[in-house]
Amino acid sequence: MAGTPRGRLLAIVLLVAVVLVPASAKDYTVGDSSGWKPGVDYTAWAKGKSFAIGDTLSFQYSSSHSVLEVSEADHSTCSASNPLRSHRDQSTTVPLTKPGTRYFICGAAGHCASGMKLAITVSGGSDSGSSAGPAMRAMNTTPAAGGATTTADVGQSDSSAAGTGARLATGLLFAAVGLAVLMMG
Ligand SMILES: [Cu+2]
Repeated sequence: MAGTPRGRLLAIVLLVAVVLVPASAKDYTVGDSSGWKPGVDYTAWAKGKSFAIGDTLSFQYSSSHSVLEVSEADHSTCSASNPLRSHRDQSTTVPLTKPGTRYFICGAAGHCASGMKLAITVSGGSDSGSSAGPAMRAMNTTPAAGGATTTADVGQSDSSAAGTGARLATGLLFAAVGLAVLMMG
């Protein structure tokens, strides 16, 4: 296909778009329009949301508040004396980089007890409901072609689809960049 330079450029752009779109992450504004302040039920806010690696939390608050990331114990007791990280810039973005539960409270006296506490759980796999999912899964099964295809292989390919997808995306991205460099040179 794509014999002309213009055609090849288009192909590269499409390829890069396909690679990048599934990686697009959600940014959650904590408390939505209420932001980060006392009197908001952040447990209710977090309920029903599925946080994934690559998503971000955005805390919006006035100068009388802060965002402290704390341990589970300090979260439950509203202890602000030993934060893992603390932020006071009134607009704090927290990237969710790994699976697990993360705990946040406000450091101002009494505010955590007034509801300024948040616990969110980041799920392990990437929740890609995009069109790239089935394609990557299909490509993932091809290395088994030479050997005996067992049901175990199929099950494994499904559970490791996210990791394979990430590697595939990286490979495609390098291929696209390489092509672009070749064309420009
Ligand atoms: Cu506060």
